[in-house]
Amino acid sequence: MAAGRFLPLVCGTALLCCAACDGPSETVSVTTEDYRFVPNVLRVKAGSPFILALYNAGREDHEFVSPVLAYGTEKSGETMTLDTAAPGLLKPGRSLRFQVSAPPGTYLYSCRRKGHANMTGTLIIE
Ligand SMILES: [Cu+2]
Repeated sequence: MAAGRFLPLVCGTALLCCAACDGPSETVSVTTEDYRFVPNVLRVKAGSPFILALYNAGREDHEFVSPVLAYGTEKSGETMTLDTAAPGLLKPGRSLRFQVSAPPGTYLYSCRRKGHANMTGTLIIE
């Protein structure tokens, strides 16, 4: 019983260690659906890089277009390089991972596909 109670404390300490050693300590996930981002509001702590994990769970192509990608490097295992004309393009079932190290701020994200104008979200680094 006592061990169970201490486990969260140990995990919390491990996360702090990772932040201190300059590795990404947090993964934030965004799923695209037909036709929305889940979630459409993300909050991330400033000061340490994080992994932005994108996944297209929809049946259509979607995009994750955001100024925050200017601070990201693609970490996906796929060899496709970042397409500057359509950064964050996600085919159905495809995932992309970026390591992001961005200054505090509010970064909008959206999908620019025709008819997907309602697909928007906000990433807040605070
Ligand atoms: Cu879309």
